[in-house]
Amino acid sequence: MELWFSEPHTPDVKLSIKVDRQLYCGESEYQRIDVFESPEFGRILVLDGYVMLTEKDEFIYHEMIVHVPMAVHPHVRKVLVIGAGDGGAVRELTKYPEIEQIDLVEIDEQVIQVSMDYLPKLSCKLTDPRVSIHYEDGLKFVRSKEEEYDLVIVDSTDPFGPGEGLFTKEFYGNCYKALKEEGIMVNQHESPFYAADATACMRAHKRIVESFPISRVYQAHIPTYPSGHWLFGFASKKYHPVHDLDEERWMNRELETKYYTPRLHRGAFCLPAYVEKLLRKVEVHG
Ligand code: AG3
Repeated sequence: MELWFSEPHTPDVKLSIKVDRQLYCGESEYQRIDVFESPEFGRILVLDGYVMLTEKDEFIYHEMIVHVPMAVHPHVRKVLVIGAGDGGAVRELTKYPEIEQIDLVEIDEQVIQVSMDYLPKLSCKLTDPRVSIHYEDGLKFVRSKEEEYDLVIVDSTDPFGPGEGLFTKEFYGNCYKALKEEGIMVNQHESPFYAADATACMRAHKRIVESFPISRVYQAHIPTYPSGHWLFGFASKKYHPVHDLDEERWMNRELETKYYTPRLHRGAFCLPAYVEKLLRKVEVHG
């Protein structure tokens, strides 16, 4: 007998992954949580039927969401991470000794528990003494923050369900306010490829452009996400993501990465023509 997990990427396309067994299945106050074991991708975390990560390709997403802003901002001390209860972004952040405090805001306590129980490769640094976990809605958490953080990482789900509020104008405005004068916000920005995702992508970009003086988009190849082509947003008060990249400073840290390099960093901001066009459409009116 064969067991397959499938995620519909559009009404006419789905991605199927063969699984050996289901390790966990539960319903939290916010969503359904599943963990599968698969021969090709290792363990897979699924929320409400959508793949959040697999052990095999999560390094791409987590390295790109963390090392890109860290290689630009010269002195990050305090970081706010929203979502990301799996711990992948926190694991990458803890590689930087100069980071003094990481506030992780995850709405769903059960996601953190499941990650601690089933995804130790992701959650291994959630117990780092610099990490404080807040079980709260990120949208509410940032409302009261003013000039506190050097970096805000928005590692949300897709723009529906519990993550919906993390794609609103109000939220981006509050992230701007929560950041110090030289602060940077990075967010997962959906895929430009399928029509529904592209619309979400444009909507998010428009709102970020309206909220930050510098707003650029960069890309990565993530095999298990819809279309495999994924975007991230880089929004900033002062630093330009490419002109202010200090390659040498980052190389001197001698951090071990499997995807990120400063050379790739530069290239990741060069987008395909159709994506540039998509983003330009909303920039003009922004
Ligand atoms: N958060 C973004 C996942 C989006 C995937 N979408 C989908 N499969 N339809 C990932 C969280 C990892 N820390």
